[in-house]
Amino acid sequence: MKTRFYLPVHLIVVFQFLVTTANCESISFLRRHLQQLHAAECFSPFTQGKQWKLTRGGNVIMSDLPAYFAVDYLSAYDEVSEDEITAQKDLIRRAANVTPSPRQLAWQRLEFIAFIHFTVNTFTDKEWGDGTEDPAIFNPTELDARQWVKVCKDAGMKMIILTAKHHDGFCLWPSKYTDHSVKSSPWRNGEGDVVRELADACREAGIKLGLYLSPWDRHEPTYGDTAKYNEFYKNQLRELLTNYGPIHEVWFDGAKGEDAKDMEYDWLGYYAIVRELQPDAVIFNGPDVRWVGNERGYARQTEWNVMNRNDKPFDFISQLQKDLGSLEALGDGQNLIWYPAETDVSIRPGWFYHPAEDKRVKSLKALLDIYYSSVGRNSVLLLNLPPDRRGLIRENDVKRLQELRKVLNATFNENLALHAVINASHIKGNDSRYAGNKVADGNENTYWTTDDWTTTARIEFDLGKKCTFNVAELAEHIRIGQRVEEFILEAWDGANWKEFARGTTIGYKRLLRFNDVTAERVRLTIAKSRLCPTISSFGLYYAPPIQQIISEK
Ligand code: FUL
Repeated sequence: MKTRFYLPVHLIVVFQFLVTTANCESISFLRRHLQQLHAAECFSPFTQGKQWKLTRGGNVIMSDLPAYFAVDYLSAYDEVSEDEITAQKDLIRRAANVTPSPRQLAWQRLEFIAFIHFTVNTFTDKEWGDGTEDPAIFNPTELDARQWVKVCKDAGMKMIILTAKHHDGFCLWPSKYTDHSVKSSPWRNGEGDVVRELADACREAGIKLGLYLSPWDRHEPTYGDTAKYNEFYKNQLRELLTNYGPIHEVWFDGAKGEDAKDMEYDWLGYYAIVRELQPDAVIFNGPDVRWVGNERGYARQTEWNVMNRNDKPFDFISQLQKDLGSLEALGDGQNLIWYPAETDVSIRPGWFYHPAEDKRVKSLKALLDIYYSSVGRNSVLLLNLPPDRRGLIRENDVKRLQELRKVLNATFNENLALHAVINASHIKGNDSRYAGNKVADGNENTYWTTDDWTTTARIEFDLGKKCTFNVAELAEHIRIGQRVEEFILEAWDGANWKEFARGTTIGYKRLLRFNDVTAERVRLTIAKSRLCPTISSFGLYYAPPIQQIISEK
């Protein structure tokens, strides 16, 4: 009855709209809109005696229109054409299927790695040496690479990247191609080799080694002569990648001072040498790993691994940009690559050791924030620990790292969702290999997924008893791509589902912290994903108060 009575009014609106905005697009739009109006029982305002003011030539859409009608009109305008939908689905399918190389995957699994900045700057109290430093000043009194390795390993770090040569040009190994190195220093009577000592200590301890070799060299006289310096640099790269066993990351620094001579680096030539001599090494600032875009220790809240690169040999993407991976940012997606972020930050204000910064070691809280915002945001954390003039990582830095490890161990000690009873709204092909319980079976190689184009889904966890938690951990099965765009976590409070956390991307790992929640049932809603979500693990943890952990013996 209602419909029959009010339909003519609605048709007048339609007619009026056609008169004022007649074109083909608006006709099909109106057809769709009319269907929406019928479907959505949105005629009730008329029954409340509201009148339409139909002023010919005026703005029919807005004239005395209840707000929710106007909103419907606007969203109808936003509909995309069939062609656009097809193109977007094609982009989504391609983006969802970009995968990491085995070396990228192995690197991502390291999660937490160390940077060691050490050179003549340690003795001159500078951040950037100018290349005129006398090698005689390099004389650490107690250098012990085993101490560095032990500190890093105890902190849970899986690789150490050493500045074999920083911008000042001083080499920590006795390079054949320059005398500006440890061989001209009094340290170990000119017989020492820091790279060798670290490589040996890493091998003994089963921790990986990476090397930083600054392209910008303020000492080397050939710098500025493009052909000659590129040859010199490549020779050094070959030395480092041949003589020290397996190297797992090569760190190319793009930094160059304003006063630097003109010099065109042969990036493609450098990358080719790494691939040839150390095929398992990832190249930072090259084809494998990108800089996160800041040196504060924070990845983006929405951190994608899939992006559309440009065709430059360096600077593949604009690293500072806020949005690198949304569908809009992918553009035509003709050059999609897997390009994960590394988050580099120092435990102190500077990259090198400065006595004045002994009291400025980052607080435990700051380090935890950094950990959750880097490792917990789909990135690898590269934390710098600068050895002092003795050649040792300073006691207070060591203490802070021990505290960090203690807190992380206490937090991730027990996954309360492990072996929970799980119910998933959708399962790919109803195949038990992709069932919901794969997210809590403790096996990162198994995963829950849905059929293609089922882009929203829900999974419910029955923890078996009331548990209190304040940290959640999620992981996608990135081996086959990164898909999740939005997710929500809710707990059952006995009467309702209450949201306690939400996020956008997940990727390799997503950590979320929130106030204590006590519940027996929890659910994860994938609100938006590309193609279909894949979740390989889900964890709920309880992080005790920091002070309590630290004071425990
Ligand atoms: C920058 C360098 O200029 C700094 O000295 C430091 O090595 C940092 C990790 O990269 O580009």
